[in-house]
Amino acid sequence: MKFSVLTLFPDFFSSPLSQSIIGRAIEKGLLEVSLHNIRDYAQDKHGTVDDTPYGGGAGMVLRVEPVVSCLDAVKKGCHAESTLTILTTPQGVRLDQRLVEELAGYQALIILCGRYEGIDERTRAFVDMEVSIGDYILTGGEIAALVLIDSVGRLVPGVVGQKDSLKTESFTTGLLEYPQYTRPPEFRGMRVPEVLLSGHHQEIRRWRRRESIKRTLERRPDLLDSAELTEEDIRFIKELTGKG
Ligand code: 6GU
Repeated sequence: MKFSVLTLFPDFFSSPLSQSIIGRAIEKGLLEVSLHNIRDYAQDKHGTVDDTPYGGGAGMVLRVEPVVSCLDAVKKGCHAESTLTILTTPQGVRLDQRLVEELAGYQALIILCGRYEGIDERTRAFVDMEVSIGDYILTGGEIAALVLIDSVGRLVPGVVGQKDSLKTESFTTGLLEYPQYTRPPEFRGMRVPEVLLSGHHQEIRRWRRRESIKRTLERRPDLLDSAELTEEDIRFIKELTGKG
């Protein structure tokens, strides 16, 4: 899968994209990320990319011409079968795992990093979708672009191992993860639940499922509305809540 990122800060991406799972996936050629500096598309020799807002007010606005000529060049050089152009902005649709899965269906994503101070409104006509990563404000869209690359990239076959891909399913089925432990069996008086040391795989599965349900009920009851639940899960929830 191919990601093309349009940004004023291409150096921002070098460390995050060279580390860990995503770094390895890029090395292996499973993911490809190209970075495009919007400043290289400035229309004057001084490399001006922003200007004061019409109508007055504080801050600078990212000009439409360098952004759109950068977009044109990237789109022209992108020969994927399916491409989606995304603007990262707190005004966009909120990213969740459902949207992540939808985005993973494209062969190429072109991500235009929005700016805290603002972009010219006319830029919006040149993207397919606007995406926000949550209800808070970042100084720029670069971190949001990294969130998109990480969350979408890990769904590309081969990027993460079998075990981790099961975790995606567990979020998609709507439950939070059960508690995990490793050695030692006791730490400062806190013991690992006996069932996990028992070797009874059937009981361990049941315990984990129930812990997932308990945790979801306590922390994110909203997720239960769209969770995939078995009859036994529902009986257990009734037991815990004393209702249906
Ligand atoms: Cl995509 N950009 C900025 N600047 N802030 C955000 C965001 C994006 N998503 C949430 N907050």
